[in-house]
Amino acid sequence: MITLVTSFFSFLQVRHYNDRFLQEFFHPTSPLSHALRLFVEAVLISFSTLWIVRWSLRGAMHRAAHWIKELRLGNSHESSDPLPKSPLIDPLTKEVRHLATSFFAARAAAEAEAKLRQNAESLWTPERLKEFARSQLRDKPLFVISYREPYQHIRRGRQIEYIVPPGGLVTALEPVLRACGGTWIACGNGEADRDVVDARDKIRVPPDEPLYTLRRVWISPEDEKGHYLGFSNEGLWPLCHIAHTRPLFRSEDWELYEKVNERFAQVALEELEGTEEPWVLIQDYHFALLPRLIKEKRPDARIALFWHIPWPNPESFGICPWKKELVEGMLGADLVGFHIQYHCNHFLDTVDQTVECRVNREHSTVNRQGHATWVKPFPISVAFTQDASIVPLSAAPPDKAALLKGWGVQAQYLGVGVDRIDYTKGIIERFRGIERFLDKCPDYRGRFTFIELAAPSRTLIKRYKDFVAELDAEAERINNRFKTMDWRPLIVIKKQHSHREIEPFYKAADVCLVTSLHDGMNLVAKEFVAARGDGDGVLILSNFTGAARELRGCLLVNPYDTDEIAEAIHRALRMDPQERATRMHMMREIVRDRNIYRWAAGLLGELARVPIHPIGKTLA
Ligand code: ADQ
Repeated sequence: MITLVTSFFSFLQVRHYNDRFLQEFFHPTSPLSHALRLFVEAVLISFSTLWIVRWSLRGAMHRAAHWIKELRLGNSHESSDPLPKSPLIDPLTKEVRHLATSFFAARAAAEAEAKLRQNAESLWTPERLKEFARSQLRDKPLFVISYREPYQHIRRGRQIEYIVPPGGLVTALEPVLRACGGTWIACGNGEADRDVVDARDKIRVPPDEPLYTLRRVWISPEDEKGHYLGFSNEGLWPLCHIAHTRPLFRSEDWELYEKVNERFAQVALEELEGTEEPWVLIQDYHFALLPRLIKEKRPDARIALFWHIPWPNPESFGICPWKKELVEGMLGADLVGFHIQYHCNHFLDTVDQTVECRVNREHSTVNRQGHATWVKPFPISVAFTQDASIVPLSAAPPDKAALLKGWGVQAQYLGVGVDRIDYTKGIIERFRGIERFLDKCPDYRGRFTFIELAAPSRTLIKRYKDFVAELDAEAERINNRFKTMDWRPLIVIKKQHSHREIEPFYKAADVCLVTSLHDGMNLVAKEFVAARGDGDGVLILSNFTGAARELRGCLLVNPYDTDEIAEAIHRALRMDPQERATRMHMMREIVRDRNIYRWAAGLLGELARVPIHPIGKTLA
């Protein structure tokens, strides 16, 4: 501004001398004098403008150069001298910011790798997984097939934005796809998904840094009703979870389940064209028929199917009218993965009783029609890589009072639960356990509150709608029994939270309750442990989760035993701090070691090892 004013005055001064000079040589009204004056003014204005622009850009450029230098020297790019804000250089600053973020991520990864090599540790990191995946795949593209997609496009006003749906599956497979490239085939169900794909229904993702291809498959609402809501979630889901909800098998749903599997097989085969010995990772119970459909057409494909939910005993599975078709479909895979050995054993027993085959329990394989399927456990996990022994001094737990304040509640102790609203998660059993605890230990009334972060799920299915109503009624009944002016025992927040929103609850809780009636693994238990950098907090965990096989250090409960839940809460709240720290440390070591990168590496490594046989040829 000062420069602008100074240049304006200089301009007036020059103009004043100009006038005197012209008066001496020309008559002021002559046309020549007028033209000369205009010329001089134009030159002066151009020079001042150029000077002002140069001055302002120079300042911005100087600050930008200083900022980039700080970045190069390793000082934080969030320093007190931020990138200049000017519409003239906005596109440049945006790109530089992206560059800086990638630069810091790369440097952090390299430092972590160097540290690990130095300590000769065996921790799996994203970088190590990338290297490993590259060496196993030997430049072949990877094909991943899941019902849910890794990026969903939605509308916000007139803008199209994307979201990353939460869940272990995306966290697990993204680093592999990012490292090796390839194609992720999934159902496009974001409201703006169709607006962003090309003519072949493809889009390069991640949207900010495209590294692999997402191929979207479109499913009609009728097909989704029969395949996803019907056979998958009203049939297979309750069939595989022993949670006493009766599976519903309708032949029209089965037909649509077959139809959608065939549609995905057709898309997958299109995508595999031109790739020799492609690697295909199929995810979950929505696609039991897909391995065989692909294998029959592409015997050279290396196919793994990972089943994210439990596998029941053969008697329970035996009630399914299409058990043979399902098992035959799955046996098209070269590798079938479950979370734990117990589910693998159930699967082998089921196969043995359902189809003609040779089961080798020592090697955990099934031989049928000349094709061998390996059946192995791969316990899924979360992306936890920090050193579990280091407790950051600054990691003060978030303020409990602040978390409770919005609900008009004050409490000394906080419990937390995080679940999709699903009858398998034992949420009502948990509430009854809390009620029993308050009955048996009345001195905790007014002092202990439990917050349930409950994400609505499968709300179009009647059983799920009814379950929400049951949950609300039970919470209200219990609250009405105990509540006071400024306290109640249960707070139920029904919404999909982001992981960032959930984190403070994990960090502030004295106790986390996971009381599933049956669960393949349960990632919430591991997320709670990973969040507790302060080494505090107690995990109460159902016996009937896959996680219970790994997390020594938790308090195990039978979710059907209300008294046992009550006693576990009492024990957790009275536990000596040293015992809490020892138990949490033990669990953190386990989760850190068996993280999601180890899971992905285990699956890829095993798939690389299995010999590939076509279906229908006799084994040598
Ligand atoms: P889920 O049945 O969905 O997964 P879980 O393993 O607990 O169960 O994973 C749920 C994920 O959703 C977690 O990452 C959790 O943070 C998130 N989530 C839960 N409630 C939420 C909320 N209110 N808001 C936002 N996010 C929420 C299936 C199987 C499991 C298996 C996983 C992975 O049923 O047994 O562990 O797949 O294989």
